[in-house]
Amino acid sequence: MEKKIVKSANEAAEQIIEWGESHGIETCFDRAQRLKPCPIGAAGACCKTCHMGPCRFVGKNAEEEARGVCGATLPTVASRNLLRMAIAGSAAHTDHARDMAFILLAVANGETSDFRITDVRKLYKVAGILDIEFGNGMAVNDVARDVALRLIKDFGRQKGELNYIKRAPNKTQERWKKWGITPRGIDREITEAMHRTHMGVDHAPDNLLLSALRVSLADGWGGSMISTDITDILFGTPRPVKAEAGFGIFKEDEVNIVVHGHEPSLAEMIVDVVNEPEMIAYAKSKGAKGINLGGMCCTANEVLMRHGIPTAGGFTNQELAIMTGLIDAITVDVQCIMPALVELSRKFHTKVITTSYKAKIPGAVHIEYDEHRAKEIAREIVKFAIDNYPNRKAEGIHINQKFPVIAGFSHEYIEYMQGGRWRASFRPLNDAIMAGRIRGVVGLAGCDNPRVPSQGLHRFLAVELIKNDVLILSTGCGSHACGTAGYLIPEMALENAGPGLREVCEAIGVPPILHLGSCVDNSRILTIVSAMAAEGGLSDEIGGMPVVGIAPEWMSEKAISIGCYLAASGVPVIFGGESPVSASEEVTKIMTEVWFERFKGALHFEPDPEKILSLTLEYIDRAREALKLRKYEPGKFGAERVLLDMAARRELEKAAKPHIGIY
Ligand code: MSK
Repeated sequence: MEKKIVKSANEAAEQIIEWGESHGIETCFDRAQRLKPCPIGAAGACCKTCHMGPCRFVGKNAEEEARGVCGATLPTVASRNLLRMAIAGSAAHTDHARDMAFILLAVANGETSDFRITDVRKLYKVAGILDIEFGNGMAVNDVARDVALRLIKDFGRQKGELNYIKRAPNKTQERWKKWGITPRGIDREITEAMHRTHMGVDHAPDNLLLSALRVSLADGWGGSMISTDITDILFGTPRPVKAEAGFGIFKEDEVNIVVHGHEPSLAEMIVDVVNEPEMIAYAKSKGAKGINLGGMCCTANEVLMRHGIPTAGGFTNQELAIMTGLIDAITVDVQCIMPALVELSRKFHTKVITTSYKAKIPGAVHIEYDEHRAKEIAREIVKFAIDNYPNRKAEGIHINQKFPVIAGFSHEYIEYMQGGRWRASFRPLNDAIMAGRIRGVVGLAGCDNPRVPSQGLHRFLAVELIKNDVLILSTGCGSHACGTAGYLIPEMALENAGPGLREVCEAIGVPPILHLGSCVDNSRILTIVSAMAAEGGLSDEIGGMPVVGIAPEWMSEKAISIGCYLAASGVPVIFGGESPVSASEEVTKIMTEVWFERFKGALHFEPDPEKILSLTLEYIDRAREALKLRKYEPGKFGAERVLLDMAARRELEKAAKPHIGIY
């Protein structure tokens, strides 16, 4: 009997895939089975930077000293390929950030009345970080203008360093200076790195890989951090919110609209518009009971953590959502959007709406977004979806399964939850790590991938890590993988966490997996680890902390940029799947051993999830040992500290002074 291939660890997804197969409908899961990756390109051994090639390092030409037509070696080619991935990833995040900065500027200049500054406190915090003076009753919009202009300068700066570099611990900054990777201006780093990868320029693998770190730092401490901050200023800094996750979020008797992609500003407008009484009345006039908004991928994360908008899931769930037959319109902005959606949507009644001039798909309806007319465009989209509701056909597989989730743990909230408004700090987390209650912290991030039982690696690692008393910070589609399994709730700590982590989660009332946000919000991990370093008692830099980053199912170039900026900042990172540089031992060694020596971070690729787990715990335990913390033993803790509940904290707050963060 032929062995059944499990395509997704998400039961409901598997059900939809099977339904599709029985109806002759193809998805990324089928295409992943049919299209085997090119083994030469997959290992980083194909050079196609000029038209003398592509030169393939295969067969007799597969040794490290083998040469392409120009004489480039395999390590040159492999490192150049990785650098190109990091550049593309950094460009994606930072271009998104640029758009956010221009929206902030438009708001400050009164060019759009559809958006406003929602979190003035965060605006002031960012202004403080940027050394902008804003006393004496300066108007909020004037502060916002100064902040926007100061951050916009980060894109075009030719010399000096990015504004946010100073948010990193001094020792971390010193390492960057020593190795010449402090990013100057975002666009300069991207252009220079592209130049280096052109035929006949940089041929030294180590130098190319340092460039990968620099261009990625311009993402992490530049674009992504800017985007996170501005999104918080404009739409609110997230706080825990209850919502739902799974294909069961769609409603049979309501107009279902999905927002998919990464940029939150149009999605924010759509959230407003679907609640307008006239729009609801219009939906009713077409026979629907109301309008139901759901999210997909990172646009989902943005509106999930700020408004509790339910999520249908991550990257590999996008086609499957359409196959429920319940989606009247899916509006997409940028990044991680499968062009296959359009062809698939023709089998149902779903309309795919592209909204960015940068991201069009042949056959899709295009309604171009312009932040100056944001609400008007959002109304046009919602009305378009409502008009499509009567076209809904019987086809599709309706799914009821959905899970509760608690999302929205911004770094500000994580700080707040450890001491309330006046005593907010990272002290309790550091203490819990020092005492051995919490063994370490893992950023569980990145995409889900149809080349493995999708979402399965995230779920396996999430459960095993919390069992081992490791606190998880989750972002991107990793959050969806956990959310659609019911893992993002406090009860998860009671049922699955080790004794120390469970105690901490119970005392604070939080899940052991903290949903931090979208892919750009991996910058929050940098902020959190910097805050831990500033708090004292652990490492005085990011490197050396019992902290690891994991992207077990990564597929996007943005993930490479994230992995590189975390590694350069001092976090060992482990990616799942085969290594995109496996063809070169030299390159692999630089990214693991050499980077660890220089930055205390590394970038590994490891397809076996059990080995990802053991390597993670090994890194954490080695860091604990180097910091001379007590040896981790489950259930045995160091010096007792009283973990305060909210009532006790409020009592303390009455007598305390406000804490002013420096990070
Ligand atoms: S959406 S980059 S599949 S995390 Fe941010 Fe998900 Fe990966 Fe896209």
